[in-house]
Amino acid sequence: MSKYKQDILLFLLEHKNEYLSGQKLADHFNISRTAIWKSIEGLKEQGFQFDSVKNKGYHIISLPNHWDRDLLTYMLKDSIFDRLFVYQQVSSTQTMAHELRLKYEEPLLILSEIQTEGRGRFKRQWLSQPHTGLWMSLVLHPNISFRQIATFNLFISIAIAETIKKVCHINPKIKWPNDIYIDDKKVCGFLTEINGNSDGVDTIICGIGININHEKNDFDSELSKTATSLMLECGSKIDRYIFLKSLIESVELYYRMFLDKPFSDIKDIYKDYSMIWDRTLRYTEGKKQIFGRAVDLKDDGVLVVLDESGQLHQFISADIEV
Ligand code: BTX
Repeated sequence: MSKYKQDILLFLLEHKNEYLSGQKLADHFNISRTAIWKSIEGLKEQGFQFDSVKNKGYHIISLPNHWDRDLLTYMLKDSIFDRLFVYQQVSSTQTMAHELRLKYEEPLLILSEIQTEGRGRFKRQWLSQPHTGLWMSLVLHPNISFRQIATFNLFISIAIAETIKKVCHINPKIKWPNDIYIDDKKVCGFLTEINGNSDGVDTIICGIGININHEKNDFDSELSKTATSLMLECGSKIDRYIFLKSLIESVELYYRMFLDKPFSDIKDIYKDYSMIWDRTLRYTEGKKQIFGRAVDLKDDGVLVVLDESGQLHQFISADIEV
């Protein structure tokens, strides 16, 4: 995108409640009306839709259906993510993040419309079709000890749950340690990978996958029993840009809290969102498998589960079947 086209887009977005005439835009940017017209045509090809009224001018009426780098740059300009990488298709944003973190020292946001090899924990597949979801990885440099990282997922899961509640007006639940559910169906999974050195954790790469506008038949027959989307649950299409902006604000807020405060400060909020209390569920960690009820979440993120014979078990990370 040419510099003018990007500047004109940002100007139109900043004045999105008014019509701006070609002449006004030309005067503002000190270029010809033809150059303005060409830029608007370019933006239309990029997926932006305009209402243009004679003697009044242009007015943006809808945004592209795909992830547009310029629009994302504008929307996230105040965020801590200094560099955005927006792809049409990658194998996995996590894999890209691991490569990009070697080149850039600042916080990165990597997002793709399609992932051909989206992955969950233990290399499980993560379904990532185009135009429906949010598949992204965040690269952060926390400068913390290895012990501190244990609670990162707990903070991030509240950030995601609060965004869903705020934008979609529904009540999500957190499934410890790394999923968000709505009515016992998975709407989001996230994955935290780290790189460290002798001083502690140098890089966090947090991959977040959220099903936003999936129809029921976007999931195969197996997944449709366990997965859902925000649109299916709240009954109307969600603007992915608005959702992403709100999510990034929430992630930043909870990331700062993670750096500054102990988990005990927000444990009650976490417990209120949690879906595993008062239920007997199957817990699997490595070769260990038990049926039990979660009875405590310690301040260091360890989950305590009481099995059916009355024995207590501690989990750092486990698969829980609902
Ligand atoms: P997980 O291992 O807890 O969940 C993976 C399991 O979830 C799969 O085995 C399957 O049963 C189910 N599943 C697969 N796709 C979906 C889906 N779209 N919706 C609901 N359930 C599904 C959770 O791992 C962590 C997932 C992180 C995904 C993000 S996307 C951006 C980033 N890039 C990347 O490759 N992974 C992360």
